[in-house]
Amino acid sequence: MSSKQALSIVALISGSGSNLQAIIDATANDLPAKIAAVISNRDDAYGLERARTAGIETRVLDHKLHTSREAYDQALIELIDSFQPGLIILAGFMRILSPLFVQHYQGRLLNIHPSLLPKHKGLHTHQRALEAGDTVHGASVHFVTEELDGGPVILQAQVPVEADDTEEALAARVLKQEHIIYPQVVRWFAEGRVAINDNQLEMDGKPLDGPVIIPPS
Ligand code: NHR
Ligand code: GAR
Repeated sequence: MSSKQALSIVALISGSGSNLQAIIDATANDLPAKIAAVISNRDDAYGLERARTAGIETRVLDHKLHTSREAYDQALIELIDSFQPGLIILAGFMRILSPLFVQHYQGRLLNIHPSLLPKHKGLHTHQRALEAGDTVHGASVHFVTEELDGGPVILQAQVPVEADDTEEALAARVLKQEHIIYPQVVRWFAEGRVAINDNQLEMDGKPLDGPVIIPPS
């Protein structure tokens, strides 16, 4: 038996939850973490079904039932804190979070974003990569800060953009890499290898001034 308590995680989703599934699968193998709850802002998110199948608690907190972003975020904080997680992961969560929320979870809030940040912050990243004529695209795992998609990037996976690419084909190529890099970063966090200290990203106790990059295979 391990002397250390496994890391407890709360995951926030809005949709399919394939990144959530990748992390569920990793915890079923040897990732030293346990998902305490999955919370969605939409009751029709397929990821809720994935969580139930894995025996994980689910909650729906509908943003449309709250009068302001701050009121929603306050309710979300109370719900998340009832599970006492050590890490909160955004896994296709589609609501911008207010400074109130982000500050509450400073240093223990991760997001996966489907672009090579700082390129293509925000939404519709695959379409924008195609329109920009990018030859390389990808995904990034970062700590969340108040600046949307602006927090320090830990790990990126690059994929090639093909000459005849469609948005759908490119998105699928990127998503496949997301399923590798998100569990990897959660593992680094669970093992205490990656952290933020005084706004500085650290890997194995040393400053990390740019992301670890996985080039196209
Ligand atoms: N919040 C903060 N403060 N910082 C970040 O880096 C965040 C965040 C909340 C979510 C994920 C993000 C992404 O990876 C994320 C990062 C939603 C939107 C958005 O415009 C933008 C970026 C991200 C998530 N959402 C609309 C809104 O008004 C709603 C869109 C919809 O419901 O479809 O919140 O891309
Ligand atoms: C993923 O590509 C993720 O990077 C992206 O949405 C998809 C969710 O897929 N996230 C955002 O765009 C956040 N604004 P999933 O629900 O199957 O994990």
